[in-house]
Amino acid sequence: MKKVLTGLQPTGEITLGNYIGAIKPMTKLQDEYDSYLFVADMHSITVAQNPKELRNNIKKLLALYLACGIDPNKNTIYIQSENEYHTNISWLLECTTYFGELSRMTQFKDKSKKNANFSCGLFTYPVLMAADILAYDIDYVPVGIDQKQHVELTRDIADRFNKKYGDTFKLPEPLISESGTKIMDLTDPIHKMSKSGDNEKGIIRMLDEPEVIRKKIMGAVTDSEATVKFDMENKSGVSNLMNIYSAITGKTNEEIEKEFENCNYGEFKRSVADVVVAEISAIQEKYYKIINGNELDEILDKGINITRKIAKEKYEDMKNKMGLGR
Ligand code: ATP
Ligand code: LTN
Repeated sequence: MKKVLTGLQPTGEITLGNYIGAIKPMTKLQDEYDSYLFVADMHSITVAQNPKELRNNIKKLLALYLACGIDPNKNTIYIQSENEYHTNISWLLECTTYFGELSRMTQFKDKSKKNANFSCGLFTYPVLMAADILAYDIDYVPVGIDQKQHVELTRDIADRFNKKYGDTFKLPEPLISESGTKIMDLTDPIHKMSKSGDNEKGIIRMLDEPEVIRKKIMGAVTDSEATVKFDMENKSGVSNLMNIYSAITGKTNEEIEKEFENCNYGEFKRSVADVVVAEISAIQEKYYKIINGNELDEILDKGINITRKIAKEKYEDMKNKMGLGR
């Protein structure tokens, strides 16, 4: 059985963008693949985190995974920092990765601009991500388009290691959701909807109250043309709402254009709000049961036992091939 793996960072309350780009695809893939889903808490500390909030966000993210339809019987679910072999493997990979390669990563370039005192971890972030993937001989990595470059780097690192030390890693492929959907900020639709963003009006959070969600969608930026037509370049606001509608209903852009042919933007937005609220309300209902229950610990214990064993074996193999230790 082929393997898929992905992770999300507990950097804030997750958004509709995270759900559409990363979690929803996993709820489909889990039926066909041996699936691994983790919380990338080690990645989250590459930028400053408040410890209390971080711990809380980790738990919330795990509960949301389950509430969104991730089945613990079909997935190995775990917390990255509980498996020390990820960082062990990462160090070995760092020593086979070039400074120049990491300097070219667009996420690093963007995030390092935001804070002059950025951490070294922000720079080596993609190598830890490579370790997360390569430890388990993963075939496919479902991620949003913004993470594609990191998966490609992972392939380069793995290929170089294999050539230097002998066959060790499987080369993973990024799996970008069908339309390559990147959900944009509702009020600034040329920038992605990001969970660590602070423009709350443009971000739909998975735990927002239904009325708040409705208000945010009704207030989304559109244009003066008043036709529901997909054109990301010139009509980014409307196209973004179409992407959201499409991701939830499964309808194509052509079908959506036809459905709203004679409608104004107000009517279109109301329909988008209806489907989003229906989907998110069902998730929230499950979420509150899970967060107040005690099933998470058992799932995480099982996940860490499985993954630690696999990652340890890979680490020992790497160390051995590199001539480390006795
Ligand atoms: P941060 O604000 O901390 O950078 P983020 O919201 O960008 O967080 P990540 O934790 O970096 O989210 O990403 C989790 C997953 O969700 C990744 O696979 C990423 O590609 C996907 N993703 C994030 N934002 C969006 C979006 N707006 N549309 C589609 N997919 C997204
Ligand atoms: N960098 C990713 C989170 C992440 C990840 C991974 C995704 C860390 N390790 C391994 C896929 C595979 C992000 O910010 N979305």
